[in-house]
Amino acid sequence: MTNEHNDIDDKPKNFFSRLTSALKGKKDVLKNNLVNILTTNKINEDLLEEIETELIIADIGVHTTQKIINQLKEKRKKNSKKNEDLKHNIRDIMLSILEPVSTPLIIKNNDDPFVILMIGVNGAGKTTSIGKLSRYFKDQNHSVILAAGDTFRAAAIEQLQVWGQRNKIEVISQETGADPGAVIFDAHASAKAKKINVLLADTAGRLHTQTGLMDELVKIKKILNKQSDAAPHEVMLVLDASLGQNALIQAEKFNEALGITGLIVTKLDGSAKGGIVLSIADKLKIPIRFIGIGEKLEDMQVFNRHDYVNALLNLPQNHQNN
Ligand SMILES: Nc1nc2c(ncn2[C@@H]2O[C@H](COP(=O)(O)OP(=O)(O)OP(=O)(O)O)[C@@H](O)[C@H]2O)c(=O)[nH]1
Ligand SMILES: [Mg+2]
Repeated sequence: MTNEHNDIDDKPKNFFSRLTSALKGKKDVLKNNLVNILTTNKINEDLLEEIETELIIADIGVHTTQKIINQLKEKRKKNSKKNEDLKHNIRDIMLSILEPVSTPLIIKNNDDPFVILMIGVNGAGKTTSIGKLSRYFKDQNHSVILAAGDTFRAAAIEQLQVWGQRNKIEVISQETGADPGAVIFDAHASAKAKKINVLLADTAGRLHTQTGLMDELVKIKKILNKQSDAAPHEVMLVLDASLGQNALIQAEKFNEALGITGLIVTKLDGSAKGGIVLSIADKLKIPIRFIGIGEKLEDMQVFNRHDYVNALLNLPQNHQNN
């Protein structure tokens, strides 16, 4: 293993500062405007309205924004009217929204491999996330095997094999056009025979509106479930944060069809305004396992709600209210 192997866990400060600048893009109105408002204006109805607008623009969504504003008004009644309190109150409300989804993924070791089925729309970051997760699990001393379940897109198998080679992990594959259910079945049998801890199954990207392709995922889930009652242990939806509120719609539809147990939110570095994480947490209450802020191995980390909110509100990483 190279020195890179600790990248995901050992550089929290580095990751935090990169997360902060990722969320600070030109389009990050929340950071550029809201934070300014919070340090300059007096608290009154006009200010609350401005905050409301900024939260919606930041992709937090109308529903969750309303909730934040209502709770802010409640807190305001109780607290002093200093501007700093307002900012801290927003932080505390956001933290409470994120609390129910802040459950890290725990791999339970037993005789059967722990199966993670990776799903999502085209280009969301499934295959890249599998590469990053392979390294993450290896660093935790888990043995890992990959299933090249995207038999549809040209070069998808090779893309996964590159990640496999990079992480020195076996990739079970068949030819392009093969039945993805058969590939994942084989990979499970192989993982079980070799007593591998974690099976990461890639799948082809698809839109939630493509009924036939959604049924294919349901079938894959059933195939896995026949191999082991608990499998798949994690149905992991990979969501591209730069899609904003569309990511929420995708999550709702994939969840209805498959029962999502965990989320990876990718591309928070792109044109994302970042607030979608709060919107998803509030609406769906599905655990957010990891977030991605770039294409490299070290650009993914276990979701930490404190880091996320502090980065979003431009507060220091170790910021405490009192
Ligand atoms: N900026 C940025 N790019 C990312 C992130 N995650 C993935 N990407 C890039 O997004 C592109 C698509 O990633 P893939 O992993 O191939 O996505 P996929 O979901 O497997 O795509 P399909 O297999 O085509 O459905 C690649 O160029 C990745 O490098 C991220 O967190 N930030
Ligand atoms: Mg892929």
